[in-house]
Amino acid sequence: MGPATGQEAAQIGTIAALKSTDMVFPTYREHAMALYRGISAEEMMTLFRATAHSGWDPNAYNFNLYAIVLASQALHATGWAMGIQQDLRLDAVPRDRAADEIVLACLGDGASSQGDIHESMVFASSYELPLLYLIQNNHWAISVPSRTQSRAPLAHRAAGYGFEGIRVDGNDVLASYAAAAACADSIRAGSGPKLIESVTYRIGAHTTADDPTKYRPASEVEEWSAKDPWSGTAPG
Ligand SMILES: Cc1ncc(C[n+]2csc(CCOP(=O)(O)OP(=O)(O)O)c2C)c(N)n1
Ligand SMILES: [Mg+2]
Repeated sequence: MGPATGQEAAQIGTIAALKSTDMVFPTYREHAMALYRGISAEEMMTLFRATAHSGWDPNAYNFNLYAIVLASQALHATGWAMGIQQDLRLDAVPRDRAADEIVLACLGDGASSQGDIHESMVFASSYELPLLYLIQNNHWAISVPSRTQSRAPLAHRAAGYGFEGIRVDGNDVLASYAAAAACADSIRAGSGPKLIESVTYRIGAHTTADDPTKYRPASEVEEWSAKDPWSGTAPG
């Protein structure tokens, strides 16, 4: 299991700005978002222990199952958003869905290098889909630092696809809320997709099977711990 420590503000600020009817396509680290949507820790563990096929019922929470295959969830999100668009076009929005629904696709800095993200963003842009991408740039993809994966800010990627990308301090819950609310409003108004790069830090190990002391300096963890949204002491 991958701890979300340090990323709580990025996750809560974003999901609090959405409506409960907006479908979320998470990775495997969105525990704060899952809890916010009402998925209990016990229910979450059924997924990790594989005791109940695939965990919770996505439709009960408008929160899809965790995706372990990096970036696969972005294609699922794209398909879901295309479905919303088709339902509206045919004036056939299912009774249990909202007409102004938007979709949130979560991904990590490492996953942004996957080809599936390219395909997802091409289709989202071409079809002007109601889709918000949230890249939680927690600085690491297991042992590979994000600076190795991208020489430019990840937010800049969006411009290449023809939509807006913004960068936000992911350790600031109010800034995260404001960024997501502004993006959600404009997507609901028909802008097409948006991208938020939420700059944060993975305080813990990649997973419970990982030892991050093998590849990253303690000084870096100390520096970011001071900015931790729960326990940090650094201003702003
Ligand atoms: C398609 C695919 N390739 C490789 C992996 C192995 N893998 C699991 S997590 C991970 C790093 C992902 O990093 P990032 O996207 O930054 O997310 P983070 O774990 O930092 O939240 C890798 C390479 C995988 N799960 N799926
Ligand atoms: Mg990462």
